[in-house]
Amino acid sequence: MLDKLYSREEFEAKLRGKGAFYHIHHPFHIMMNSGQCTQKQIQGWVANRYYYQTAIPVKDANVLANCPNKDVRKKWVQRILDHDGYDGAEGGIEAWLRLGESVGLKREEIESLEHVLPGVRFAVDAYVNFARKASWQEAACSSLTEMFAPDIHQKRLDSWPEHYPWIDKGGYDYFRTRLGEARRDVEHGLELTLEHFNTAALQAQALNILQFKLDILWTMLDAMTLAYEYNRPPYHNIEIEGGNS
Ligand code: AHQ
Repeated sequence: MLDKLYSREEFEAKLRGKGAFYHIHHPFHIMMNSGQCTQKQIQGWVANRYYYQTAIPVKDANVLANCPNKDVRKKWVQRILDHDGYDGAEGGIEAWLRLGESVGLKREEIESLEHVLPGVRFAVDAYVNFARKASWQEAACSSLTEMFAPDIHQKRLDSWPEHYPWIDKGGYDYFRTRLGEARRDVEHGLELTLEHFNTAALQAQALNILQFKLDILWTMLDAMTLAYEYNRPPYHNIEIEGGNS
């Protein structure tokens, strides 16, 4: 069936309509935000999402590497600084490590990536590798899942303190900071996407790219569900002589 060319407003509405598939609706997130998670499950989520957080600046560096447009780079580079930190600002990765400590993890065990599940690693690596080989416009489009991110950060800030009083409030700095950063990032990413994807075929491609990124976020939580909710981490049923290595 031939793709339909949407007006700018219709195209933006179609992109925002993908929010129906955002991982805020994943059962693991619903469990987390309704206070049904154990400390172990929260720790598993934080330790696995650390791998995603550290991948974001690498992903964004690939966007910059593929982008010949100085004005776009000048704005996009802020995303790397937001995560890695810069003159005085600790950055999101450091804030995520503090979130980890506030849920009872040690910095070293988070940074060791020992808890990162294969399914999470594959999903995150797929995102970085996509940004490596896609055009910078396609990679910009894939970041638009953040259109829905302020809601999920706000939901955590609103629900976790009452559900998980054992979590030190300082750990929530990351979510608070992201509220503003995500909105600013989306303004830029959306402008670039509405501008570049301007034929029926390109608009269809943009919607597929956004679905690909939604799949990445959903798949990460599927891997965590198997491991931490159903207690079926990879190789859980394999007995090795002398105990599991
Ligand atoms: O903390 C998040 C973050 O820094 C980013 C960057 C952005 C991108 O470039 O793809 N996406 C993103 C997201 C972050 N947090 C996720 C969450 O659930 O806390 C949401 C995620 C996103 O919506 O893509």
